[in-house]
Amino acid sequence: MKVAIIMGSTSDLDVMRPAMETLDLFGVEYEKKVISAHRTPDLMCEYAKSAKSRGIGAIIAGAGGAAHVAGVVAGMTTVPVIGVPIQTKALGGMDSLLSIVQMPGGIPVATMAINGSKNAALLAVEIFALTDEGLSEKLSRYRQEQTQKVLDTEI
Ligand code: RP5
Repeated sequence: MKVAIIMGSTSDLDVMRPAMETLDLFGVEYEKKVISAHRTPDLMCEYAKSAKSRGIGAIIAGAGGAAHVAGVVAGMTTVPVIGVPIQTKALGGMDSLLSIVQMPGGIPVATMAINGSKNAALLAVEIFALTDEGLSEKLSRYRQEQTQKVLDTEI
């Protein structure tokens, strides 16, 4: 199983990069692609409908503004979709957040914080770790190291 990282525009790439770095850290395979709900709707449909059969186990979808890609993709697949609202110049990302978070009952999107692509990757890792003991151990170590770092910090 691998993760799919999709984003509405190449301008989202920098915000989505921490997701890639985090998946690299855990050795989780992923593919990445620019897919826009508005500019490439046919590609979005094709991609969402074929995701499961292509071995995708989680879809991380970043978008800004009228950020519809996560919700529309979620409506076309049962693969878990994790939405990342991208910060925008006009409205600071509240537009993206509200476009992604208020899904109607029946079609869930796990919505992260604005620009929260790192946590999107960690959530995907947690999902995969449920059926992968090695990954589960890596996650526990990651958490322990994080805790230790805080405990070791002197101010
Ligand atoms: C959305 O519109 C993208 O996800 C991006 O965040 C925003 C702006 O896109 P560009 O105009 O920079 O391509 O579709």
